[in-house]
Amino acid sequence: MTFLTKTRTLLAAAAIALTAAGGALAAGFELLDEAPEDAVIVNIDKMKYETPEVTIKAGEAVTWINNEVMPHNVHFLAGVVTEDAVRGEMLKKGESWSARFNEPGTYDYHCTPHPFMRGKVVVE
Ligand SMILES: [Cu+2]
Repeated sequence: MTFLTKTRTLLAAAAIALTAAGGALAAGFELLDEAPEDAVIVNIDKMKYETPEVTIKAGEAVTWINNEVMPHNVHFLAGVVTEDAVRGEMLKKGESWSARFNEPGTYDYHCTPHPFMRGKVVVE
């Protein structure tokens, strides 16, 4: 299965994530209802983000994909990307969640039920 095909199968899950976040989002951060083809991928497996630090340019997107049965999510604390916390819905195996970062900065996140799972997006 190509990445693009897989991505298309995940649109429904991403749409749920968009709804779940709710509230007003800062212009610098956008939840995406589909994974852009050129997004930087962060795979989740074996209780960790496989590339815990990724560096992107402003305007680029990151897609997290859970590759194991244990559900995980992506959770930014209040004040990191918006005034409110952004807590992605729990991803089942094969599901993804995508966001675009338009403002330079360092954005730390963790997994809600597994706070020892940590990662960061560095936006240049
Ligand atoms: Cu987790």
